Amino acid sequence: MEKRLAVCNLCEAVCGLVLTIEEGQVTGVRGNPDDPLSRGHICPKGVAIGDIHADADRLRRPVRRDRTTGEWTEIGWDEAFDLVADGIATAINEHGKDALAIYLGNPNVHSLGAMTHGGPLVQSFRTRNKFSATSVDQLPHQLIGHLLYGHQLLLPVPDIDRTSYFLVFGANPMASNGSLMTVPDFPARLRELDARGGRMVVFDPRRTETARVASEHHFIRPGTDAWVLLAMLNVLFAEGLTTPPPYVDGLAEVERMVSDFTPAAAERASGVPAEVVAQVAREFAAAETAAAYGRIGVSTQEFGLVCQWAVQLLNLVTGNTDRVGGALLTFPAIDAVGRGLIGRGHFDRHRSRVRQAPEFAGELPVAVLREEIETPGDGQVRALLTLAGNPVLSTPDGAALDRAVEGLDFYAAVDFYINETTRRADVILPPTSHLERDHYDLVFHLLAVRDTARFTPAVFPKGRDQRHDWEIFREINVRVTRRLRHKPSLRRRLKKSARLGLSPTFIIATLLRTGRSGVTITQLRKHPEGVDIGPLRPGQLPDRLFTKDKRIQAAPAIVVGDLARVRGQDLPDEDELLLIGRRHQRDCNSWMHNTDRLTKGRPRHQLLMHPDDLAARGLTDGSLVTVTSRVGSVKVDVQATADMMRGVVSLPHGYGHQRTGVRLGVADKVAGASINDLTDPERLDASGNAALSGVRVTVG
Ligand SMILES: Nc1nc2c(c(=O)[nH]1)N[C@H]1C(S)=C(S)[C@@H](COP(=O)(O)OP(=O)(O)OC[C@H]3O[C@@H](n4cnc5c(=O)[nH]c(N)nc54)[C@H](O)[C@@H]3O)O[C@H]1N2
Ligand SMILES: Nc1nc2c(c(=O)[nH]1)N[C@H]1C(S)=C(S)[C@@H](COP(=O)(O)OP(=O)(O)OC[C@H]3O[C@@H](n4cnc5c(=O)[nH]c(N)nc54)[C@H](O)[C@@H]3O)O[C@H]1N2
Ligand code: SF4
Ligand SMILES: [Mo]
Repeated sequence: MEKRLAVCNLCEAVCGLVLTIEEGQVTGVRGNPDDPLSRGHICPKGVAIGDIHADADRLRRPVRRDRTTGEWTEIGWDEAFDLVADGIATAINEHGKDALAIYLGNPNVHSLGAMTHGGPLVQSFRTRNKFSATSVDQLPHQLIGHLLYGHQLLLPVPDIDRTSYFLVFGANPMASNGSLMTVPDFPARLRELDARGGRMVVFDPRRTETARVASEHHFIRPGTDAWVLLAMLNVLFAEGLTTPPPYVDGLAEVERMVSDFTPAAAERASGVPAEVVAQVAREFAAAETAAAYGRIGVSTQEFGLVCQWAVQLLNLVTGNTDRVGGALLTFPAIDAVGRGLIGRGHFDRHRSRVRQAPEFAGELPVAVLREEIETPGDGQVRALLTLAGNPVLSTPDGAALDRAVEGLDFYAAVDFYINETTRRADVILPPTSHLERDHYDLVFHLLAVRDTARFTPAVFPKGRDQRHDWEIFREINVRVTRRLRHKPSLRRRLKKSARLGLSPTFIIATLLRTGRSGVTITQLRKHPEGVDIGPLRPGQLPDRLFTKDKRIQAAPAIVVGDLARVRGQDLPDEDELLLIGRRHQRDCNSWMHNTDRLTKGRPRHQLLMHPDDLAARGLTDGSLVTVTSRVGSVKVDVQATADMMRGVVSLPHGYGHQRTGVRLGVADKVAGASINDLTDPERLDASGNAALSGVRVTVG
């Protein structure tokens, strides 16, 4: 029996783990109490990390699908790489570089190798048809970071450990463990907030796990948060409660912009009483320290961009940005933002071919992927490469995307499961598992509530016939380039292959050595539990701004322009139903449904609905109902609960695995429907993010 320190990088909380290993198997998993960030925290998914590693259904070797019989066969790596390179190069040679579409799913940000090697691979194809989970997630945050602070990932993090007032819109960290706020051990941090007399106030259309433990929870009609947030800014200006720092410009314009968004108007749109809107704004301003935070519920909606702007503005105008207990910038040992490893972002440099949707940082909104595959003409997508991800379950109108993907000339996936999307692939290349790779978190140290650093060497050696994701990326690059008719210049090729030739761990060691933090790889190897750098530091602004003049322009034109759309919002009638999503602690987006540990127990796939809404339609709790939107229709069990706001129903995302027809192990126990068979790809916010929340549906 052996004890090994490890990391759980399944979600953004990146908890430190202590594994028990017996005969090459994980037989026990605990949270590591010595980890300076996660402090012993663990959730059920962390406990299941060994199950994924041991899962017999997890692919270890490449597989190829016969298009006529649909049968999968294991093949060797050499053959697999040739197939992938042939398929991709043929599409590019015959139809041009935009004929290849690439989709990067969420798990890429959780893999060191994908972070160091994914970018160079994707850039090497120079396709405009680049997509990722960003545009069904946090694109509004990134565009606002870019517009206000000059960098898409220069995002202040709520200082939850020291704040006295935590204002939360559209997030459920009790289930999600935080996002764009790496906050392992959220429950304990919240208890500490309570103990020091602090408060957490939550706005959510569902009484969530987080709402239950909040000091106050207010129901809010989906998609109407902009009204409430703008009215809070209105109150702050109207009552002279603003104390902005000197490096912010354009506040007179902001004051004008929000002047007609009164608490009364907010009440009409959102259902939140006007007194509550005004009261919360006053309390926020009066609190010794306060931090506003808005996540998925207020980014994957029609006014995601306005909401994320308003959340930043609440912190800024009350002087809470860059101060202890407010929202602070991190100072990670490898400052991927400061050192330019992650670009600043750019917006609308080009547009999608069919719908003319704007790019952000070189990516197009994934909601346009289907039409780019199906619409004939120059630049039509003929081949697809997905790197970790499942867009058929995770992007709007997944059923239509599924049909489009089926019609492609060629599709290759880098993934270790056959999922609802990769089942359409011609070839799947499986990378090593989470426990077989070294890990240093290039992304989540940037977004963590405390500055720490941790390097975790692989727990298990990779098998003889296995490849890391970065090795797969490197080989794809080499073999595709060899086959291209129009090759990049020799200089570019050499640069690319030099970059892809370095191992991720070597890159990390070099970045540490050349950084200013003083943390070295030797020190991190000696302290696998992690090294504490300390609480987040105030007083970093305006120095760390990426804006040209080191000032913040508080009223970006695109936000100003979008307020007209807010004013004209088509609000739902009394008897209409709006659909929202949810997450459960034991889910991980669309995957990890292949372990018994995470799928046993009570079913959790149901449509949640207020008992009055059920009664009004003559429906009964527990029955099978049909949910219909403009886009599609699904059948699912309904569960009555007064935790839902009236007029709002909720489905989890990442469900509906039974559609596949391929064996998904125990996944068929996780019945239910995919919420994204109902969501609408025509609904985007101003940044191009899919408005997944607040979809009009009928239930019968
Ligand atoms: N309606 C609705 N839709 C949503 C959301 C919502 O709240 N509501 N949430 C959105 C959000 S926030 C996100 S991030 C997206 C997620 O959407 P996606 O990124 O498209 O989907 P995931 O389920 O995260 O991807 C899981 C796949 O990645 C594979 N995988 C896991 N780890 C690795 C790895 O290390 N390497 C490789 N190569 N593959 C790996 C798994 O085997 C699995 O097949 O969904 C979005 N969709
Ligand atoms: N257990 C678990 N943890 C996860 C994930 C997972 O799938 N499972 N996924 C990870 C990923 S990729 C991400 S991005 C994060 C997301 O992290 P969170 O944003 O915390 O995720 P959710 O739990 O979906 O919380 C969104 C909340 O918004 C509410 N909501 C929906 N519409 C609206 C609206 O219009 N207005 C308001 N105010 N609220 C609304 C929903 O009811 C829900 O409670 O979680 C990460 N962690
Ligand atoms: S909260 Fe759970 S899934 Fe997230 S890192 Fe920690 S143990 Fe892993
Ligand atoms: Mo996400």
